[in-house]
Amino acid sequence: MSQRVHIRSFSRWGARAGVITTLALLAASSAAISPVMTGATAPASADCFEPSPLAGGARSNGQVRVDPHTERLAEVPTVQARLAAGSVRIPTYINVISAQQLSAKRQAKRERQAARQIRVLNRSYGGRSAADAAQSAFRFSLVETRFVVNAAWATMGYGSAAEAEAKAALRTGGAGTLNIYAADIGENLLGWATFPQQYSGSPTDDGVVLLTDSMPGGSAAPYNKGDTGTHEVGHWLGLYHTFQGGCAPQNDLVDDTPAEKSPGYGCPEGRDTCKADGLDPIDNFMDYSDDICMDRFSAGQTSRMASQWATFRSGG
Ligand SMILES: [Ca+2]
Ligand SMILES: [Ca+2]
Ligand SMILES: [Ca+2]
Ligand SMILES: [Zn+2]
Repeated sequence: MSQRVHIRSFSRWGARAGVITTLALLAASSAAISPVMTGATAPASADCFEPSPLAGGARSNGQVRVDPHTERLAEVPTVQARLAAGSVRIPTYINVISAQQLSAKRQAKRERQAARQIRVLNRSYGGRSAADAAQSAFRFSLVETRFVVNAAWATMGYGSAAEAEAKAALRTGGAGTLNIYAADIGENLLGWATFPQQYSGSPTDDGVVLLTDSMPGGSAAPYNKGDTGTHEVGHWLGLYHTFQGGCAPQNDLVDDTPAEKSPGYGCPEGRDTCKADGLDPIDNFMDYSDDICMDRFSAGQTSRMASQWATFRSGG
């Protein structure tokens, strides 16, 4: 509860400071996952991240969509795969972590939110979120919503010992099982995820961490319609941000998402930050716009997810 008050008390300058803190955190933690990071073959992160969401419309409460994926990962070869729409059903566990035992009423609310999160995922990955949204191969089945009481894990930060301990204790299934950890993650972060190619090197770390109140009906407006879940699962299935790589020709390694120089915040209709054809894909789930604004994956992204799945996750 206190953290939400903290976030809401952020001033405009506070929002800027919050982002810088996140970048500092990134710099400190990137070494820990260096086997899949690259400094040689990819543009420096500073080139593709603009730590000034204010121009794009910061929220009055200071919270902006940001997650620790501003680094380029080394691209490793994948097998090209085509998977039929809806042909892959992903067993999903949602771990709702709190510092204290939730009241029955509060637990019931969180359970409904978890169920709604799964429905949002299925609508988004099923191409039902917009008229011209692409449909992917993936659907999600909620196996179990678990309520976990642990004061340290409840406020786990990115790359923290608490995160590692929680995942070691809770992670279930193999490479093809989605584990979601919902907690009060702090640092103004909405969530983070591991990439498919990281699974073999650190299987226990695999999964998606979400700010609990980013789930549908949570208090993290304008990020409370479940699209942080959609976005983070996009990373888990191998997608980069639409602004990753900036205006470079390969951009996010997906052909049909127009290049974008920096994250789009709010819902900046008509934004066009790269000379290359196409307006910025602010309606794409892999941008940073508000939940109400992002409503689709592109066909190219669904192809990329299929190949990433076939290469790294289909064995488990
Ligand atoms: Ca692109
Ligand atoms: Ca353009
Ligand atoms: Ca949306
Ligand atoms: Zn992201």
